[in-house]
Amino acid sequence: MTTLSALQSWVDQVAAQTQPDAIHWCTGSNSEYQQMIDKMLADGTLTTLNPEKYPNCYLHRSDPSDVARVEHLTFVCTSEQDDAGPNNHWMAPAAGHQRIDELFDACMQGRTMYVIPYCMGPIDSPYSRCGVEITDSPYVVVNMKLMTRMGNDALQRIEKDGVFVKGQHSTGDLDPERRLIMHFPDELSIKSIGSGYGGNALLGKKCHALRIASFQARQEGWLAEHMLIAGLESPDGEIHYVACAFPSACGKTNLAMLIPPDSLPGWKVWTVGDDIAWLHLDETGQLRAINPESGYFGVVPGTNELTNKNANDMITHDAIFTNVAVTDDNSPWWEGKQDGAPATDWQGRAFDAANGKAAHPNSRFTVSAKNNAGYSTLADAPEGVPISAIVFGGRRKELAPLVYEAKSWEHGVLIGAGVASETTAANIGEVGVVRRDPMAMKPFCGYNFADYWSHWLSFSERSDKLPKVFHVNWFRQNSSGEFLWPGFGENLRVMQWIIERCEGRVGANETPVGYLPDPADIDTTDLDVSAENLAALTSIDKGQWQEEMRSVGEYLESFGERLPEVLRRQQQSIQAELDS
Ligand code: OXD
Ligand code: MN
Repeated sequence: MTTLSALQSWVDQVAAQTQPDAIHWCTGSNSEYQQMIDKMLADGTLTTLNPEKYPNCYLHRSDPSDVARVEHLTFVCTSEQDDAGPNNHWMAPAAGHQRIDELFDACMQGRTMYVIPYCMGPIDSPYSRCGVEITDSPYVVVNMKLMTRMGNDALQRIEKDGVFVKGQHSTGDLDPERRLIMHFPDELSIKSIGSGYGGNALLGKKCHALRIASFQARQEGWLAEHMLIAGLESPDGEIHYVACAFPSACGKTNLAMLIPPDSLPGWKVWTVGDDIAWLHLDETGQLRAINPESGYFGVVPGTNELTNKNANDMITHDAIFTNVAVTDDNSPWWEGKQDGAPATDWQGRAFDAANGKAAHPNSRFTVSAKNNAGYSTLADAPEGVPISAIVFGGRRKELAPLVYEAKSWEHGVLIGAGVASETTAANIGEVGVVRRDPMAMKPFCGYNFADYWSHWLSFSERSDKLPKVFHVNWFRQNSSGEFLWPGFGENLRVMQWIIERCEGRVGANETPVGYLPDPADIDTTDLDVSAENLAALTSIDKGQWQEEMRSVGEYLESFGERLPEVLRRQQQSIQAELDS
């Protein structure tokens, strides 16, 4: 129940269409969370994991066809196709509504409809935006409770603001043929049916905080980005905040929660966010970031004491696991876990290596950010944190050096636009294929990339204090397929160089593609990286880059007339320099 008539009438209208047996307005209380858990334990949606080793942890096994995002079934419905751009699947709004509404008709019969008011960002931040998700899935309710600020406080803010994003979700019958994720940016609304998977069903996350918010952000003069936000504290107590955009499953959570190696004493890393950043210019021209989320929906495989101790610790209690394997003593298990062995695979079958991995490669944990020992005290600050550097990155075996710096904001936008990475199991589709993933937003930008780049470029007209822009690549390999850089905690060494550059305390080598570190300026104390590897990591192969810039140029031109001229000129001048 609400005093906001626009909200009440929308809830009534969705109820009339979907015909639930009951309607539950979520308050966000802990007892409500427990009630939902109990209900799912009773009907088998969840099972309890080992209560001694993993207190209050539960396992959800999804339908085996429903384990990842579905880009091919995700649409942006703008009146003009060009506004959605070649980067999105498009349908006209009326056709989109008609197609999905047929699936929603009477789909909640026999089910309860949950109304979840939520606030993306600190409740009292002017940068936050609210939404309401209607769903028939108690799994969505508990995940939203862990991931967002949801319930009564959010409802109060919505009633005050009068504006909210409408998200209508049903798991439908989980038939992939009857699965669709639709966005109507002009109406600030989302409709999603046929999937219970996080990125398709927790509508606050990718659908609202990225696709709809990126559209809203362009109109309102800010940025909604697929970025982690981390505070890097040096031994003298200075904290620099960085915002880093890497494609899905490329280590954002690991970097956001990094534990410095023993050889870098006194350093600390504070997590503000691990997946999404909303960036605003303040009145002084400083770029500031908030994390719209308040929990993590992270990839489980590979998580352990060495790769991500904070994450490994935070998922030992009060967590929901989706599609992991279990051991004989009913503990969760995944590839990369240091103890135990899988007895049952993610589909609940006796584990047999012939069936593939024990945990699904895109198996996930959901936990509240409060579980993270490194959660920044500023994550709740209404004014957000000041950003010193923007860092793009991708998973590239070849070509991209360990780190390089853009020569200007405009060059930084070109670097972001040219990001490419291997596809991962976070989306249903082929894995390991290199594709362009500008600003790591390929699956998430709610409008034409060409307009999005123009929007990025416009920031330099509004501020002369913009952060420096960098590109990193932790994934370079030699010809035998061995990684050249150890990654994980050691990545702090690269972040140190980035901070030194922001502070103007270290030089760099100028190349046509950007400023690269002198190998001597990367701190390699106690690090087992050969001089030869370090040289390869801090240099460019001219021939490969000529080819890369040509391919970036072709990609940019595929956006036709809307491509900003400034970006075209950036690409052309680098190309010319490489060719000369
Ligand atoms: C995610 C993703 O779940 O990017 O964060 O797919
Ligand atoms: Mn993500």
